[in-house]
Parts: sequence; structure tokens; C-alpha cells
Amino acid sequence: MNAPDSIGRKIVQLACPHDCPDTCAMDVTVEDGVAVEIKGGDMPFTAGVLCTKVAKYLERTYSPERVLHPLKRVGRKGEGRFERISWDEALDTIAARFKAIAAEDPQQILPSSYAGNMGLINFGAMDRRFFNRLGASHLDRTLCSTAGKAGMKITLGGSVGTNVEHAVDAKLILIWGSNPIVSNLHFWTRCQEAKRRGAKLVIIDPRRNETAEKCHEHIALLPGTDGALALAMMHVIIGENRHDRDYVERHTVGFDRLAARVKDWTPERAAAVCGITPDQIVALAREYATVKPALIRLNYGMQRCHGGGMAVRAIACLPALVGAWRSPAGGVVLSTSGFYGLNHHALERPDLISGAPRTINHAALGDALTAAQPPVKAIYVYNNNPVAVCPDSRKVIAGFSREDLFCVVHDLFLTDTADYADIVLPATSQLEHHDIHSSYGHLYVLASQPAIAPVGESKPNAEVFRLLAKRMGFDDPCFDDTDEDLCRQALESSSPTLVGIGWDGLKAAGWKRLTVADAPFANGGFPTPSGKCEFYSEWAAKQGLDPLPTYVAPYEGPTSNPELANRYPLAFISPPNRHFLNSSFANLEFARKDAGEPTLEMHPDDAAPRGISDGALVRIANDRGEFSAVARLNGRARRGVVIAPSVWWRKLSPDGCNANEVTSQALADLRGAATFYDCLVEVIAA
Ligand SMILES: Nc1nc2c(c(=O)[nH]1)N[C@H]1C(S)=C(S)[C@@H](COP(=O)(O)OP(=O)(O)OC[C@H]3O[C@@H](n4cnc5c(=O)[nH]c(N)nc54)[C@H](O)[C@@H]3O)O[C@H]1N2
Ligand SMILES: Nc1nc2c(c(=O)[nH]1)N[C@H]1C(S)=C(S)[C@@H](COP(=O)(O)OP(=O)(O)OC[C@H]3O[C@@H](n4cnc5c(=O)[nH]c(N)nc54)[C@H](O)[C@@H]3O)O[C@H]1N2
Ligand code: SF4
Ligand SMILES: [Mo]
Repeated sequence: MNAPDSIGRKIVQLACPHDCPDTCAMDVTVEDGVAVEIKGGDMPFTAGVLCTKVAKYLERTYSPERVLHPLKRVGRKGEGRFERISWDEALDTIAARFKAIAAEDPQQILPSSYAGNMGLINFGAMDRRFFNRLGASHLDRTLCSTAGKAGMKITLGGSVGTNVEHAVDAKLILIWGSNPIVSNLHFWTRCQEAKRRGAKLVIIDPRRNETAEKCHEHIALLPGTDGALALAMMHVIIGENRHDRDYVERHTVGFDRLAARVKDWTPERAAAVCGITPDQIVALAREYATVKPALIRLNYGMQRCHGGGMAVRAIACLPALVGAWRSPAGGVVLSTSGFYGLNHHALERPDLISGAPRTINHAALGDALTAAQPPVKAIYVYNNNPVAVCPDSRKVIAGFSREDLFCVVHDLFLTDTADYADIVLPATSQLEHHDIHSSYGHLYVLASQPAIAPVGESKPNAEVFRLLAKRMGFDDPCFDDTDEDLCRQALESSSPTLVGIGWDGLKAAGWKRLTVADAPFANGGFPTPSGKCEFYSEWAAKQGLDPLPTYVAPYEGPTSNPELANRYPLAFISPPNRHFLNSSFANLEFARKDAGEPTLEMHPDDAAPRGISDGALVRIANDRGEFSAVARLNGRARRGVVIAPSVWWRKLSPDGCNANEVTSQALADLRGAATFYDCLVEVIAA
């Protein structure tokens, strides 16, 4: 932080708290206690640039829609009618209800939090301590990334991979299940520089998304079929003897078994599964094996389906097969979070748990709230808008509508979920609290400092749990730690990547880079049990999983469920809207203006026989539910796939519903992950 000048002006260094791989540094200018300007910070990955939505973060911070003080419900559940109460009344009410329910069985209390704020302190620290000590049900946070993370862990040993700061030197970049112009902007700027230096950009995505328009080639496969494509690429590479024998021999395990596995995966077979041509697969495989350095940027978009974990696992085998890890610009990255080694144990204190509370899967929250035994009697929602973002809305809403469910929502805004709350608590924005940030898209640690006083009576997450812990009588001294104590503890770690990074130095500098070698796996050294890239995984075999990469078809598709596919012939995906961040921003005037209205992108050949023209209102339906959107025949959808950019707030949508009305609670092949993009629908002209 700069010292205030004579007119009381200072610049404060923050980190963007949103769930985005870029975790930008932000400089906020404050005059007389009011934030007047926000800009990208000087952290090298950010390089002074924020995305368009966060460039308007001050409008979010000072939005007239902010919740300014605690509220209690006066209307029916879902109605969203509240009356102002004091913090004391709010906290006393919550503590009294929690004590009564915990006296029966504390597992009847469930936290529901996800990634509204990615700062380590506000994401998971005092809250985890509180619920651990309470003995509440454990929430398995599977909404986004667990399948892909598991695929990476089995193959490479963790969420590690290429530092995309080197992408400018790549000669071939495969952008796979990712839309970086929308969701990884600062990687995209590196791709553009690589393109200027002669690199070829290939995107693999069912949707001709904003990024595809700017790539040299677009492979528009069917959703959920990436595993088959990767297996066939390996079939071609090994069959044509194009693999890097030396790298494979020295730094991988199980090549012979992998070769046997991919033998049947001919380009013809995979092409039929993926809905593309065999020639596309052969050309891609040859190019990938010969152009160096080759980088694969995976994002989570391609693992939101039944076979999502195994698809990531298969793709993660490719760089070792061709020796792409030899160069700093080669390899693959899904997430860099595994490089950090921060002290989550100190933050979360799992040792405070007594007994063995059950685990509830976030991706099946609807089922949990309507059918779990013992029932969930209280839910505490923060950093999360489950009524809008969890799959199978009708079940989720049936759960939140239960009169006997005590519901607390801590948020900056009266979200779809807040409408079901008994108590609403006002949350601070990033300008109003301390935090420390890691990233899943680069290698920097950032300090985020408060720039202004809390707006209204809002409080940060950790502060609310400190106050609740007092009222619950939790006397462990860890409940007295301040936010800065927590920031300090996060860095108390023996991780070699964090050497020389302490809280005070970080605060003064704003950001520091982890110590990670360029081309970290050029000579192997993967964090797997064998230290090699594991084509064959003994560990997976022991877990009862297929030890080799394999293809797992979508639950909802013509081969796995022909009867369903007959009734609901269109594959439905609902990837991020450029102007929102999940459901965040979707209530703000400026973002809604940019986003327009809820749309459904269709191919003209799917629209015509249904009597649907561009701009027509359509209903998107399956056995789980239905919602409405405006049809857009805008060239983005391939045949057989319809797309609803998301996540809109239900109550601000024309028919009070959003895309999750039709998505399912089925779980992916690995780590119980959500399968938002494994979904068949029919589209009907409204
Ligand atoms: N502006 C904006 N940025 C965001 C978000 C947002 O909502 N808005 N969300 C944030 C979050 S939570 C995350 S997890 C990250 C990453 O979020 P992701 O979900 O990875 O989102 P995208 O980068 O948009 O990439 C999704 C792409 O995957 C494609 N896709 C869908 N199914 C498949 C498939 O089966 N195979 C393949 N190959 N492609 C498929 C979609 O068409 C889309 O173009 O982005 C973050 N950044
Ligand atoms: N159909 C469909 N559904 C999806 C997806 C999809 O692609 N399609 N994507 C999925 C993915 S990848 C993800 S990650 C999830 C995201 O789901 P969530 O993590 O729930 O993300 P958001 O919808 O942005 O909601 C976060 C909420 O946290 C609040 N918040 C922000 N900061 C704070 C804070 O400091 N304290 C408190 N108490 N609250 C705060 C925000 O105001 C916001 O209301 O959604 C999933 N749902
Ligand atoms: S949402 Fe992503 S790109 Fe935008 S400012 Fe935040 S970290 Fe940067
Ligand atoms: Mo996500």
C-alpha cells in the first residue's frame, strides 16, 4: 500500500477473488475512504489488464443492490421478503438453532460453500474450523473440477503442468475444452503472441466459441467424447512410431500396456464416437507428434460429463508420449494449484473433527436436501448460489423450500438462494477484507488488502465464523486468529516452492512468484508414486479403477441410452457466459446489458425441422424440467448440440428458470464430480 498523499489518495494492492484461472493483481485507488479507480496490477501475468467485468468491479462494490445489514425472513420460503435485524439477533438466532440441532445430531447441519471468493481465508479457513469443531456434515465440493483433478493426479501425480507464461514460445497450441477469451484471458494474450510468432492454434470444442473464431482450426466434437479422441491420437502416434522413445523409456510407466490399450482405438472408431472425420484425427495426431514445442491447455469444460476424469487422464498421457515436456513451452496444464503447497491443514484444522461425520456431495445437493437420512435440518450458504448453480433445480428448490430447513445465506446480494433464507447476512467485497491468493492458472501468490471500510454492516466470512464460534462456546484458541494471522499460517509450509515467501514480505510486495523450474518435467520427476508419468497406474488399480486410460461414454447419449436419445435427441451444454462469472455479476445492470438475454444456440439443421427461426422463443426440456430461451442460429452450435451460455439467475430470467432445470445430478467417473454437460434435451418452439 502506498502512503496516502496530501489529498488523502492512496493505491492499495488487491487480488481478484473470482473463480478464474488468471487470479489478477488489482490496484485500487482510494480517495478519502472511497474507491475511485480500479486497474490491473503490475504482476507479470496480469500485466496491467483486467477483464471487462472486473474492470467494473467498483460498480459491483458500490451497487445499490448490496445487502447492507442482516435480515430475517417474513414471507414464505422463496418469496424473498425480509425485515432488517441486528447482527446480535442474527447471530443469536443462528447459534440457538445450531445448538438445538447439534444436540440431536450435528450432522444435520450442512455448510454449502464454493468459489464465490477464492481467497484462502474467505474460501476455506475459519469456516472449516467452525464446521469441523461442530461435527457438521462434510461437504464434498464437486461442482467444478474434481474429475479432472483426479485424472491429472493419477497420470501426473497432481494439479501440476506447464507454466503458460511460456506459451509464447509454443509452435502448436491445442485449446481443449476451454474458451480462454472468456475464461482465461491472460493466457489468450500469450496465445496471440505465439500466433504472431508463427504458432498454430487448434481448438477442440463442440461450440464455435469466441476463441474458436480466432484459431486456425476448430475440431467440433460431440460433448463428452474427448477421451475417445485422445485414445485415437495415441493409436496413430504409436502406430506410426512417432512417439519419443527416449522420453517414454526414461520417464513413463506402462508404455506397452498403453500401446495394447489404444490398438483398437482406430481413427475410424473414434471418429464415429466423436462425430468428426478420421482424417481430422490422423492430421491432429501427426501434427501433435511432430511440431515442437506443443502445448495443451485443458480447461474444466471438457470434464463435466460421465467420462470426464478418464478423458483428462487420456489427454494427460499425450505430452509424455511425444516428449513435449522437454521444453518449457510444451506439456499440458489443467491447473497449477498443485505447485503451491500452502498450509491448508493449519487453515482448516481437520484435527478439530471428532467422530466421523458423513459426507454430502455438492453435485447431488437436491437429493441430499430431499432424501438424506438423517435429514439436513440446517444449511449455511456462503460463497455459493446453489439454487442457481447446482444441477437438477427442481430437486434443489424442493429442498430449499422445506419449511423445516433452517437456512442461512451470507452473500453480497439477494441471490436466488437468499430468497429461501431464514437469515441473510451481508458479506464484504474484496475491497473490504484481507486475503491471500493462490491461482490455478499461473505461479504467483498474491496478498489482497482492504482498500475501504466495509460497506453497510457487511462482514467477511472469517469474522462471522469467529463470532459464531464464541456464541457456540468453542474455546479453542484457533477461533481467535485474525484474518492476518490466517494469512501468515497459510504460508507456514515446508514446500520448496514457497521458500522466501512470508506474509509481511508478500504484503509489502503485493505478489511473489513460486520457485518452480522452467520445464519442470523435462527429466521426469513427476509427483506420482513412481516419479514418472503413469500411463499405467498401480494406484488406480488398487482403487478398483481402470489402471489405463479408457473411454467412458456419456450417460445420456445414443449408445448408452438409446431410448432416452430417441425422446431427447439433442446434447445440451451450458458453458460460461462471457459477461458473468458463474452466477456472479448476472444481477448487475452493466453485465446484463452486455449479456442480453438467455439464449440457446442451435444449428440451422436442428432448428428448421422444429420450425424454429433465429430470435424465436424456445423451450428446452427433458424429464427433469424445462426452461425458456431465445434461439440463436449464430453459427456457434454444431449439429446435434445446443448451447445455453450460463449461469443466469432464475428470478431474473423470463420464465423464472435457468439451464440447471434440465441438468442432472449423475456423477462423473472419478471423484464424484458434477456432470453439467452430460445432458440430453428436446427443443420446442414456444
Ligand atoms: N467470463 C467467465 N469466466 C469464467 C467463468 C465464467 O462463468 N465466466 N467461470 C470460471 C470457472 S468456475 C471455471 S471452472 C473456469 C473454466 O471454466 P470452463 O467451464 O472450462 O469454461 P470455458 O473456458 O468457457 O470452457 C468451456 C468450453 O468447453 C466446451 N465444452 C463443453 N463440453 C465439452 C466437451 O465435452 N469437450 C470439449 N472438448 N469441450 C467442451 C464449451 O463449449 C466451452 O467452450 O472459468 C472461469 N472463468
Ligand atoms: N448449468 C451450469 N451450471 C454450472 C456451471 C456451468 O457451466 N453450467 N458451472 C459450474 C461451476 S464450474 C462452478 S465453479 C459453480 C460455481 O458456483 P458458485 O461457486 O456458487 O459461484 P457463483 O454462482 O458465482 O456464486 C458465488 C456466490 O458467492 C458470493 N460471494 C462472493 N464473494 C463472497 C464472500 O466473500 N463471502 C460470501 N459469503 N459470499 C461471497 C457471490 O456474490 C455469489 O452469489 O457453478 C457450476 N454450475
Ligand atoms: S475474473 Fe479473471 S480475468 Fe477477470 S480480473 Fe478476475 S482474475 Fe482477472
Ligand atoms: Mo468452476
